Amino acid sequence: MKAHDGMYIGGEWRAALGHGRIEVLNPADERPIASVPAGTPEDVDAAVRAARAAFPAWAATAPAERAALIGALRDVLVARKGEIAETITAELGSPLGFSEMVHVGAPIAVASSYAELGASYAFEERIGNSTVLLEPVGVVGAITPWNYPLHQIVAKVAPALAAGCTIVLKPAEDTPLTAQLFAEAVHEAGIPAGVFNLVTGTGPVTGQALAAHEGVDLVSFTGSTAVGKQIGATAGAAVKRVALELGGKSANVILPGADLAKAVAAGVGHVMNNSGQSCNALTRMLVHRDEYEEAVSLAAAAAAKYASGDPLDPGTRLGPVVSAKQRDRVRGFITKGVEEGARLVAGGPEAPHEQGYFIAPTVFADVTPEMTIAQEEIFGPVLSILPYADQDEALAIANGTDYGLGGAVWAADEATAVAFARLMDTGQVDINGGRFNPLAPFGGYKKSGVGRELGPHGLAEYLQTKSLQF
Ligand code: TXE
Repeated sequence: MKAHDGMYIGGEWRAALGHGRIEVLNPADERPIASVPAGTPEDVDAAVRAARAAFPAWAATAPAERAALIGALRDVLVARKGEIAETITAELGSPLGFSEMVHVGAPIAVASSYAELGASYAFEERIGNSTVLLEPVGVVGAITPWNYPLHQIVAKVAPALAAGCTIVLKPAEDTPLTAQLFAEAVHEAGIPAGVFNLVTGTGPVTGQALAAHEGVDLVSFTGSTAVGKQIGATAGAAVKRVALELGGKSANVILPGADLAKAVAAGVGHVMNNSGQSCNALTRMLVHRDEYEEAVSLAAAAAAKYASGDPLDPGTRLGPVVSAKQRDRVRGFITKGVEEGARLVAGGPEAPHEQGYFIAPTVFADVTPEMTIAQEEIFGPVLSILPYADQDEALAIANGTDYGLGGAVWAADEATAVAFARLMDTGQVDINGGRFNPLAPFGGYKKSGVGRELGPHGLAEYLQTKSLQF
């Protein structure tokens, strides 16, 4: 594994301007794997300057040429898939098979989609006596979290590149090695110097300097609601565009008549995958009273199959959570669930292994809508199962949180499930086990965020409009 000692700025690896370092740990054994420089505001400034300098030429590059370079980037990601997956497993702890299939597979699909969309997108349209030009916003400051280290980067960088924007990326401090590999891939793909820049560092110093920099025209942030609010306020004060992809508390609504065994198994899998560290994780399972006890038994049995352990062992289905901080946070929520009277039917707060930041696959029954575990994002392998008496109550529970990011509905037929999904206050709903679509807009209602990622809607976030009347 390569560890760079610098920042990728203006098409080259440059020495960091400060001396601070961030140690990267393997969450499965708590051992250090590498360290990266902690960026200073001066590093951020150098990167923003490089991005500004590169902007006019990149914005003027033909969309088809930009799209071809995104295709070249996709090809490098495909060629280096194994190495990237191993790096993600080392710094995040996800089982290697999951890293290959989802952590690298999904961003490759997203990069492919923008290699096509970027070439076919209508950057100009005629409306009445006006020609409307869709122009790149300018320099993008991208701040990403650790939960999907490559996907979160590609979901911002690919559409920004397609739109003609230039970028400065500040990745999460827990998973900077994947971001460094991504910067290498950008270089190898032949994307011009300064179009993409990488500055590693902490949130409060490096991230804050990027969000507040006056040379940044748009801040795209994915992370916690608390930091999102802060970034939104900073951007608002500077009249700067902002996109926020924040937390979730998504409902998995199983309506009477649905295939219960299938719906429960899929729902448990959705929460356990990536150790529950998905912003759209289906953390609340809603089941009709008549089927409730059966669903609880099925869920407890399904959770028990999520064997935790060494992420490199092919038998492992559940890796650790990313850090000691996250482990303590998740344990705190589990303890709170017990204290507030929920019934623990699988897992619990005890560490399943001596080493590593592991949490046992945990399922709570008899959860009521006001409980902390039914309201707050836990970001761990923890499922809450709530009973409902009728569809009105199911809808009230589903919509009864501050969040609205993902969701799922299961019913005997698609029409019933779709009718229910239309009433949900959330940005995305999977019907009877719908699969990932890299072109479908992803983003939040309510406190889950502002703006959309992926597909044409994701591209539109990086554009501003000008109208010419003639
Ligand atoms: O997030 P932070 P954390 C949620 C999840 C998790 C909780 C805390 O519930 O348990 O957030 O995770 C950068 N100015 N999600 O502490 O701090 C930081 O360096 C500018 C949901 O890891 O929000 C990192 O790059 N930037 C989520 C990024 O913000 C700042 C994914 C996210 O870190 C900053 C991750 C500041 N003041 C966590 N402070 C999702 N929506 O998918 C931090 N950062």
